[in-house]
Amino acid sequence: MNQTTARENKPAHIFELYQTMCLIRAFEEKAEIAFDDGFINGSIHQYIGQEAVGTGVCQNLRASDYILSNHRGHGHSIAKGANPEAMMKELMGRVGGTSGAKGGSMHIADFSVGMLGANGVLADGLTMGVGAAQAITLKGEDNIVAVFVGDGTTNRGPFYEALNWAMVYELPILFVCENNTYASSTLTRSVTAGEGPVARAKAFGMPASDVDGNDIVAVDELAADLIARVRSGGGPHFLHARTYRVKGHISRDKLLYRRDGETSENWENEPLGRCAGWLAENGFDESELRTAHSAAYARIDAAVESAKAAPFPDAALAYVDVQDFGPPEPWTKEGGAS
Ligand SMILES: Cc1ncc(C[n+]2csc(CCOP(=O)(O)OP(=O)(O)O)c2C)c(N)n1
Ligand SMILES: [Mg+2]
Repeated sequence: MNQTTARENKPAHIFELYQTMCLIRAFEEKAEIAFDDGFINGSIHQYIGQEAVGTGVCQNLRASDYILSNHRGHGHSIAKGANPEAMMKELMGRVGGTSGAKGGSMHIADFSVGMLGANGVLADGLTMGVGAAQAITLKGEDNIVAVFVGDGTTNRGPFYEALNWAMVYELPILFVCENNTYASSTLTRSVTAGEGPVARAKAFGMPASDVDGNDIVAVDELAADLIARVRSGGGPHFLHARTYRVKGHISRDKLLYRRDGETSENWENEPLGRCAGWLAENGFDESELRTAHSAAYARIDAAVESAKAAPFPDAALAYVDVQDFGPPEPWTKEGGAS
């Protein structure tokens, strides 16, 4: 993205963000089909409904900035510039996958674009993000780190360690809390004491902002400001984005814990439709939006076909690029390992 040109022409800039959001939406929808058809093992956590948060934040970062993601990381990765074709191969465990087909959906990483990793252990991205921010400071660079964290994860201990450390060392880090209302099948507010994530960040003396996370224009404007502020030595910032997890927690979730009509009511507010509405009011005609939408789906369709056609890695490569210390030493009562 050419940010300078984009800033001079706001509708063109928002249109670019719309294209990225379409790519994420298409990726998630096609991944679900591939999962249902048996091409993906394990589970996938879809980002549908939350596209504006990852897109608005990541597309305001430089290629040399870093992000840390969580278990719901497809959208963050695409928004930071990871290659969707290689990501689809990773999901299917094929040669050419972003993590050499050893990670799958929850361990996508692409260091070439500053995407330091998705993560299946809730809150681990936070502490790793703080480590990356500390490394930046020690090296005297002007990059920054953005870390994505779910609302439910703000109830885990490492969340507090990470915020505390970041504040003590005034690190260049933006914490992005995506409040999608749920933690698995639990309404997060029903298991969260006090006033929630913003109040908790402020308790550490950390400046915190709140945004409608389904409004790409609002997320983009605020993220641009906050990122500039963090980069210029302003220390950590906490961004709380209100959004909604349209799909189930994982691919097989039947949403039996939701009240009738809840999902469809929230669908009215989904970010792509809202962005398309904004673009229509700002000079784009429907055919341009439809073309962008179709182009994203065509690209992901091709990615799916190319992943299906790619071979599985040779079994001999199973121990390459992974830690292998050999079999454990036998344990003895006297002194641990013999
Ligand atoms: C340490 C740890 N505890 C529990 C889990 C199981 N788990 C995976 S996702 C999830 C809910 C996370 O909710 P939230 O942080 O709001 O993120 P969201 O799924 O809504 O994006 C749970 C409990 C885990 N992966 N890691
Ligand atoms: Mg959540």
